Amino acid sequence: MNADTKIIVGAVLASALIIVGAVFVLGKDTAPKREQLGEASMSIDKKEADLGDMKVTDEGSATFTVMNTSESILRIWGVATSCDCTFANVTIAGVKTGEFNMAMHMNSTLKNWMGEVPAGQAATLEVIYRPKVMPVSGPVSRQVNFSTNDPNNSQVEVSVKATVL
Ligand SMILES: [Cu+2]
Repeated sequence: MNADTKIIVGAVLASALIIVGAVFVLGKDTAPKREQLGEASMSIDKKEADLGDMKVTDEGSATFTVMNTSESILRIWGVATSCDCTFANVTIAGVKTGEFNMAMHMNSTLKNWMGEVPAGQAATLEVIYRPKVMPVSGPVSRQVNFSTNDPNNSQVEVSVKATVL
């Protein structure tokens, strides 16, 4: 191999190493390990809410109550919405989170947020729909998903519907 070939081979190897490293770091699973979170049980007051007729400039919101029906800590994480125009926040013991959105649009603090609901207490999930973020007209349905340490509700989806005039 002459000097030029060595440089090219070196550059290719270095690039490959960077790519492998990036895939390893970015692909690292930061999701909590379920077996370390204990088990709780929860109930939710409803899974769907109707925001009714809205103008594009209106903001609609609905509140869902997640009750910890167990004697252990209910954990809630992975809150994400189905669409850019849909936001959510969670209030536990009077403390409200920032606004959750689609996973790809959230900062790591929101993405990695995990809430702990003490035994017998409730968390409030507020879902906010802002049609002007992504103007549409007609009937719409938007979802919010979250994970919990209730084995029977490991993934929960709630939805809001509205008619944009
Ligand atoms: Cu949208």
